[in-house]
Amino acid sequence: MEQTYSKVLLQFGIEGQIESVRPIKTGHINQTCVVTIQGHPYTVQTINTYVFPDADGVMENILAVTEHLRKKVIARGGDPLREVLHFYTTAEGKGNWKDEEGKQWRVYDFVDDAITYDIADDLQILTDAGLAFGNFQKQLADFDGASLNETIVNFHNTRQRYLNLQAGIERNASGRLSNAGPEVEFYLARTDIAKRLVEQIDAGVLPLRVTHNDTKFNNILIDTASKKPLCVIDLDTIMPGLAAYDFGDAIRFCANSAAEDEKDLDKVYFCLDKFEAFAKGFIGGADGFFTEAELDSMVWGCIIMTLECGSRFLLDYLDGDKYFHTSYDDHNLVRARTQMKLVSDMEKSFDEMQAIVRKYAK
Ligand code: GN1
Ligand code: MG
Repeated sequence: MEQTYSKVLLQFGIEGQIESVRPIKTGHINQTCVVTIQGHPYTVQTINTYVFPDADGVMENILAVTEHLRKKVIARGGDPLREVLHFYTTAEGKGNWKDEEGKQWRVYDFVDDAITYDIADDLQILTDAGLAFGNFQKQLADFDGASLNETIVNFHNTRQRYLNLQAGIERNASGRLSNAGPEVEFYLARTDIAKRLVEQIDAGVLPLRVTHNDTKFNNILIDTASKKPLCVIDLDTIMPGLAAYDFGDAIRFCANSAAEDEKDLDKVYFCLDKFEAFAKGFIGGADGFFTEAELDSMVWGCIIMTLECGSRFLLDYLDGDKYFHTSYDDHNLVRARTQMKLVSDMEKSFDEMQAIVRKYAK
């Protein structure tokens, strides 16, 4: 494997003896390793081309967005080596390199002395993370969204996602539909809710912004010493989207009491205190950036992003686990169930959640 990494790194102009290789297992999509050469750690990743068939498009977006963000970091006197990802390019100036087997590789500097969290327990870190994800959108407000490639078509189009689910139910490719009766029923019963934000885009009520679209709490690097967010990572799905997508997807993940794949549903519940902590940063730090309609959409975003993610896990279960990495047979079904529990809890807390958004919007 070391030979492969040497060859890949050479394409990106990096030479030297490899000292260590350490796999990172957190993401559900790409394969990631940290490869160290002369004390310098590089993140070496293969892009999952089943998920991202247009690797060129993904990397064009990422190079343009990180360049834009780097200028902002420098302008505010921040550290451009730690506060924005730095990707290497090939001799042709591309951010990805395709090997003989068709694998698409990319390389960026690994940010040292930083951690990610899979479960959020510290409310102050949550508030800071909310601020950081909110700032991420704000910093991209003057970036031309029309120049971005649509790396996954209809990524957060929940109307389309639900049509995909319907088709998956009919296909029943894995033959596992009979194991998922209550889950299918739960998601289909919320078809109208799932469409709500897409309909508001169509009606011109909600503005499109440049959004991250995958704001899991472990997609933010936290400085180990200061415990402050350093840098937003996993930039594959930066595309035009709604503020409520980034808010909602973040809440889906970070206001969960347990892991996304906790099997014991008694341990899984929606934490209003975590919701409030994140909202305090994301909404409170926005300083009038969001429109009234956007503020009204935030709680819907939480429910709809959770429905979307859960229905995608369910669809992947029905399709035979083709999309998300899984570690055991029912993994995707287990994930679909945790999202159901969160949706049910959020439905019960809807009014309190709205009141919290309004509290910080002042
Ligand atoms: C995937 O790449 P990762 O693990 O951060 C997925 C997200 C889902 C998430 C669920 C490109 O995110 O959309 O919300 O899993 N990313 C893609 O954990 O599909
Ligand atoms: Mg990802």
